[in-house]
Amino acid sequence: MKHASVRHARAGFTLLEMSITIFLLSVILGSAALVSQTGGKTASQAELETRVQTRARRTLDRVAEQLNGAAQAQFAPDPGTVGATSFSFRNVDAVSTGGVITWSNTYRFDLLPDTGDADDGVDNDGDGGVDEKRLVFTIDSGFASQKQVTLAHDVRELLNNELPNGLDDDGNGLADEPGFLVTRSGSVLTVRLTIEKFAADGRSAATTLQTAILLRN
Ligand SMILES: [Ca+2]
Ligand SMILES: [Ca+2]
Ligand SMILES: [Ca+2]
Ligand SMILES: [Ca+2]
Repeated sequence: MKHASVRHARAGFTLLEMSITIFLLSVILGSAALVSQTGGKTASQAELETRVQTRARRTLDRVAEQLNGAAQAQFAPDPGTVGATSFSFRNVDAVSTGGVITWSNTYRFDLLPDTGDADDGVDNDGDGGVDEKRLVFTIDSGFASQKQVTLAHDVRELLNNELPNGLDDDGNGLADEPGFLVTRSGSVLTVRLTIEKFAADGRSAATTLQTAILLRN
């Protein structure tokens, strides 16, 4: 009788142990699933951010490459401190020993509505961005050899952290500035660019880059 009672107690303890083990296992497995899910989301957000950063970096590098060698007095219109999103310019191709300058043909940058998204305050193409732009570079503008290249899609309508409210929300000295803007102060040209991409689930990533180019006199 005494033996049976001990056996009974022992069996009950085993059941309790099993319950605890199952409970702990489910907690551990649940945590593992949560970690894996969070890990998946983070990786995919990181991937989106990397894609946007790479695209912004490449675009800005190409813009800077084209503007390298541009002459201060050859911009139309002169961007000045207000800035310009569409303008033409010429580069100094060569300077003779007598100081005679050979100018390049005319080049242009234009910030235009992106394909499928008219400038109307609505996300017409349903990609998450409202009125996003594309940046177009024109080689030999106005010549028979004229050629247009789209350097970037998904240029944000306004620079990141800037709202359409007439105020300088990001404190860079410009109010409601577009996602691509070139300003000039003396012989220094500043280029600002925001690229923004949305994932299918609505998450977004935006990268803003800025570079300075020394113009020729
Ligand atoms: Ca639109
Ligand atoms: Ca859009
Ligand atoms: Ca601003
Ligand atoms: Ca603003």
